[in-house]
Amino acid sequence: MSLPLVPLLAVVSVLLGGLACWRRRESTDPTATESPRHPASLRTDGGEERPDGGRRTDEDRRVSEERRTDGGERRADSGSESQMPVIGTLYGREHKTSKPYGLMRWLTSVDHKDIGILYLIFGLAAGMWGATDAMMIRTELFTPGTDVWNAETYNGLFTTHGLTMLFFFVTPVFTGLANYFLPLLIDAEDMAFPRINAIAFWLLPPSFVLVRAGLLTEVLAKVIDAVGPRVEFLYALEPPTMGWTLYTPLTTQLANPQVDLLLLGLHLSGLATIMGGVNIIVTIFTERGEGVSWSTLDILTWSLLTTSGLILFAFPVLGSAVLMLLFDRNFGTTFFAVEAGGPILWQHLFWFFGHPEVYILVLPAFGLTSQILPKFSGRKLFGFKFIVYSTLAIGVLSFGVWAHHMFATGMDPRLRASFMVVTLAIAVPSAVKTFNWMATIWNGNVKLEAPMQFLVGGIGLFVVGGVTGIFLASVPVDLVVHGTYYVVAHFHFIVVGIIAFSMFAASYYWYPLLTGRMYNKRLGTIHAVLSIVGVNVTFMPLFLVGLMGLPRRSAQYPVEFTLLQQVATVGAFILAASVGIWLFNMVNSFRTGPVVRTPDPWDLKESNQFSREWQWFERRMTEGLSNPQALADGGRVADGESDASNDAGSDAGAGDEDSDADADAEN
Ligand code: HEM
Ligand SMILES: [Cu+2]
Repeated sequence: MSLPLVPLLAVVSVLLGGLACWRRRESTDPTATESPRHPASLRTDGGEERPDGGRRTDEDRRVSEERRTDGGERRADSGSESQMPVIGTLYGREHKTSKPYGLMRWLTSVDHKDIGILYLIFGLAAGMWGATDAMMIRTELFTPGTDVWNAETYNGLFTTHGLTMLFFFVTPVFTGLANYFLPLLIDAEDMAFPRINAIAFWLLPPSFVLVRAGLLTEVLAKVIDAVGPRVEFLYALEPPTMGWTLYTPLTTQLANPQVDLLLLGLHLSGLATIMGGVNIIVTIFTERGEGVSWSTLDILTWSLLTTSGLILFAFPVLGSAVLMLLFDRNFGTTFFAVEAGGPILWQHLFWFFGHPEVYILVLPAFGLTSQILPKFSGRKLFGFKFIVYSTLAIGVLSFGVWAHHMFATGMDPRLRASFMVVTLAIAVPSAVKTFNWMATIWNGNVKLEAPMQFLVGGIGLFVVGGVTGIFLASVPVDLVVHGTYYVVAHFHFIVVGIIAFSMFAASYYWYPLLTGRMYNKRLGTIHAVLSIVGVNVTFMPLFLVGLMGLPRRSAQYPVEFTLLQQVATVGAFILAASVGIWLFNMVNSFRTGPVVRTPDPWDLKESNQFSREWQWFERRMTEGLSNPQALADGGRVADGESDASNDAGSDAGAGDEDSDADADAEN
């Protein structure tokens, strides 16, 4: 049944390719308002090749400084300070220039900042869907019986929850941050391959639809049902029910055609991830600005480089394994035949990808933590070099530990022992980071703003997640708790504790840069406190549940676990509420938050940490004072009557330039 999909995918790819090319023609159109004297300047948004193909020169910089409009027309007249518009990428999108605006801008852009934002929005939307699954799981687990959803639905929920969170939430959000900030941090004009960048992003929505098609077709079927005839084939797809690890023989045997779509979707998303990874690597190697050498590379860039290296080696393995599985299911191959030990082969292939994957997910979180923590500690990152070395060490070691997921399969005890040793060894570089973070805070001038609250909270939760991981690495312990809620608790302290927390920290830290406004600080603190409490209340009881021996992935459980399970469910609702507060804060502050009138809202100059992305922000801002058009990212900012005057209205008492952002948001 998966055959008709091949032409479908081909059509989608052709359409995407067409879009990318169309965009390119547009930006090289000689009648466009781009200055013909500076072909290099087209580079920023049209993805034109650089004539010299090399590093940026001073000439380039002058050119690019001259046209920070990113495709918009420049105007000679200059606005006064009082007219100063809100500075932020999301502004100035509504005016006529050579660069498309509105929907067309977002559909066709190859600008790294636009694509970064697309990734962030996509990842966020997917994360919301995955979180809905999680809440549905926790709702079912409120009672011991199978009372709310049936067992099939429950199995579908934890499968789609896991897949959605890992492949369509975490990876896209980090890729989005990388897209937006990496070029700014290394002083590059854009990513090395802007159009591949766009294609990599646009492969994600179709792959996500493939992975989660079942629910969509079912909803469609029911809608049609309600008004007309029953369309039988729309009911053919059922939610996949084998868990995110796709273990055979279950996955080979499930008749549900949705499983084939899911495998294709994962393959496609792997392709997209690899494209993104290659782009990041090439960008770091070839697009660094003049002052950026390996020795002055920032810590986030190092993390992204290592992550992309892992992607390069891990994802092709998943892609191949998934195709083998697809062939087993549809074309009669026998890669994973039970008689030949196929299920163990699957586990080896899967975890050879799967363990590096968990580091692909967590290294960017480490990078963000290392990047942002010093800014709020008033001190340089302690032991910078050791953090870089530990990142690289984790990158290498992560390919040598995969069989710790297979201790219970009856493998040779000598092999088991060696995998245990390597797994214990990989804890060392992670601990190095943790101690360096603590040393960075030590005696620092700590500013407990929301980003810092999330980082400190995240480090604390990561310690719990990490230490319980060391227990799991020990064979005798793992044999007891394998497949129980203990494992669920362990990895959620990491995936929620440090991964999601580092994203929240980043969202607050860069909020002024992204939107030109400040978030509501009180809500930020409430969000942080609720999140820290929420994670503990949700996942701490699951350690106990696991130690008491309850297997995971089951919709029902014996009554003696009721209390602990109910506490966990209450915790999950606390977490959900805190995410709601965050979302409200992000959206509402975007509309009404106090306008940031200083390029340095976090006083980074004071501690000599005014890093390159903020310098870029400052250049934009100073240029914006005399020329509001310079701030527009998707075209010109309108003349006087636009954002500028709106802000003057909504932003009462904005006389003092600096005080706005510094003062706590009162809204
Ligand atoms: C509100 C936050 C979250 C809650 C309440 C939650 C809850 C759960 C629950 C109850 C399970 C099922 C355990 C089982 O029966 O085996 C689960 C599984 C899982 N979760 Fe979460 N989760 C949350 C966030 C996340 C995040 C952010 C990620 C990843 C970044 C994630 C990744 C996973 C994975 C990989 C599984 C395993 C799925 C499987 O068994 O195949 N979760 N989660
Ligand atoms: Cu592992």
